[in-house]
Amino acid sequence: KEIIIATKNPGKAREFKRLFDDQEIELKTLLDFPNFPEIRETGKTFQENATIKAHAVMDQFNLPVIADDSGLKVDALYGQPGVHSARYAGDHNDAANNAKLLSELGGVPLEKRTAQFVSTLVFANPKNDQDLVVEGSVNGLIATLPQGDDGFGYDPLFYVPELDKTMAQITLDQKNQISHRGNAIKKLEKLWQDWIIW
Ligand code: ITT
Repeated sequence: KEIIIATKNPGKAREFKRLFDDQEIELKTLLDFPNFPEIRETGKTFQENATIKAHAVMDQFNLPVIADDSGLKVDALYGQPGVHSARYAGDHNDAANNAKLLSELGGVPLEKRTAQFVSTLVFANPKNDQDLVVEGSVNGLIATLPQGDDGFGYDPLFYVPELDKTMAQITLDQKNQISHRGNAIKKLEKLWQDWIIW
């Protein structure tokens, strides 16, 4: 039995592989298919974009597919970068995105730098008429300086007050326990085996 995770993002791929390590399922990602064409994410919501990705990949492989569309919502920026998180500063460049976020928040005090990571997962399967959709989130604060080397994307700036650490200062397993994606995957794990028609 095989499931494809419709992501080219190595950070996401690592988190999925760690959480979804059920021995009887072979998990692949788009990193295993480097020639898979770019998917245009034209949706206005995480769910629309995750649906676009899941179905583009399912149509190609005729296999069950999970897509994650995720991002960072910053309250002081009225929810931005949101669905534009990957390309906030232009190209998909984590360092440039983090620099832009810090500059947009220049002068905003820490207590007003509240933010949320959100992950919407869409599970599509050729034999199921309807997709399975779940969402996970985690609250934090945008730090004034990046800290930590683990994770990806905005993790060095996403400070979790309960841990007194950023998402880039904790292990992959710790991140999976508390993160938006970890929370969404845990919801999916409770549902998908009863839903899927093999
Ligand atoms: P795929 O579409 O191939 O999955 P992507 O990185 O383009 O990869 P998204 O369109 O969902 O995926 O963009 C999500 C962006 O949000 C991601 O590139 C990061 O900038 C940010 N992000 C999402 N989850 C994150 C996390 O766990 N840690 C840090 N940043 C995250």
